[in-house]
Amino acid sequence: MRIALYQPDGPLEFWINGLQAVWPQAEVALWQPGSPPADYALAWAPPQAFFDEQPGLKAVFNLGAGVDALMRLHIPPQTLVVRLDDAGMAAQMVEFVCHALLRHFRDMDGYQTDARAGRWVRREPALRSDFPVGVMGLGVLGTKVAQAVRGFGFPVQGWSRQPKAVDGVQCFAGSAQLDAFLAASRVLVCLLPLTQDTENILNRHTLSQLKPGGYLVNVARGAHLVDADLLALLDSGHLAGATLDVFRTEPLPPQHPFWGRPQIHITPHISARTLLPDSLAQIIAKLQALLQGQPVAGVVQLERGY
Ligand code: NDP
Ligand code: OXD
Repeated sequence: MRIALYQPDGPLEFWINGLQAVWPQAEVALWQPGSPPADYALAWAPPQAFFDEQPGLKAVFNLGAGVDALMRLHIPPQTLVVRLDDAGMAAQMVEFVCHALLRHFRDMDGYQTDARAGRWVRREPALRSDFPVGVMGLGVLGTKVAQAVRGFGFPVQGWSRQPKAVDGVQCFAGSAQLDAFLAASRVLVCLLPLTQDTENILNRHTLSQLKPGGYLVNVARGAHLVDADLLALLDSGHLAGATLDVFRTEPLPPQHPFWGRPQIHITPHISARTLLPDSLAQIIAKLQALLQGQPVAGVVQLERGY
């Protein structure tokens, strides 16, 4: 068995040693143009040549949850695309989103400004009932986030492609129910995959349907958001702020207008990192299952793009 690896700047030795420990007879090697074709691969955002030169790949394990970079490529029809499902990311996403929500809800930015100015000011407490949270995407990560937010006592609704039932979460599905979902939300959390259907979905039309004083948390992909529309809605006062972890261009260019906006909290795509030991263990378990002809979770449906 030959396993190819592609992850620029990735910890290649970690993956190679981990796989070799389980399959000592396997040839595990970094893929470069001209490398001999492999049976299986672990990859993050490879170039088209990676698939063109390996038409017999049985499966590629995406070294992340989002597969949008792979979906832009022509993948041989028999190659199974398997993504990380959770692998330690859900807990991180829960922490990140709840932190963003609570920082905004408790006006911690205001208290920080006051503290820096030496001001002792106690604000009126906000009501959770005035901060309904809408989670776009009720998948592996979105469901856990919605449940955690519910655990803090906020009203929560979720939106998915197919109808779902999640305890304590009012569920909406499909484009027909998007407006009702948005109108019921004040804080909007995006945990959608980036597909043809979801690109630019956070735009002036959708964001202006949030309740006044709306707040956006985008932890999915930068191309979900129309940057200029967010800025316009912040300027108009309809939106109160945003926490953005992902951007159309990463790193966010120094001249981008998001920098320096006090209502926008920026982080460098760290809301849920790929944890190496968890991810390696999940990939090994999935490859073992595939080798035994068993089904695995996280197989991407190419026709729907996630
Ligand atoms: P899943 O595939 O498990 O969940 C995707 C959810 O989005 C599903 O509920 C799906 O609906 C819904 N969805 C997809 N398309 C549509 C649509 N057109 N309309 C309505 N709902 C839709 O993904 P994960 O939860 O694992 O991850 C979500 C995304 O988070 C990833 O694709 C990735 O881009 C991003 N991510 C970001 C990270 C970061 O560090 N910033 C880290 C990890 C992930 P249905 O249930 O009906 O299929
Ligand atoms: C992912 C990511 O999709 O890191 O896993 O964004």
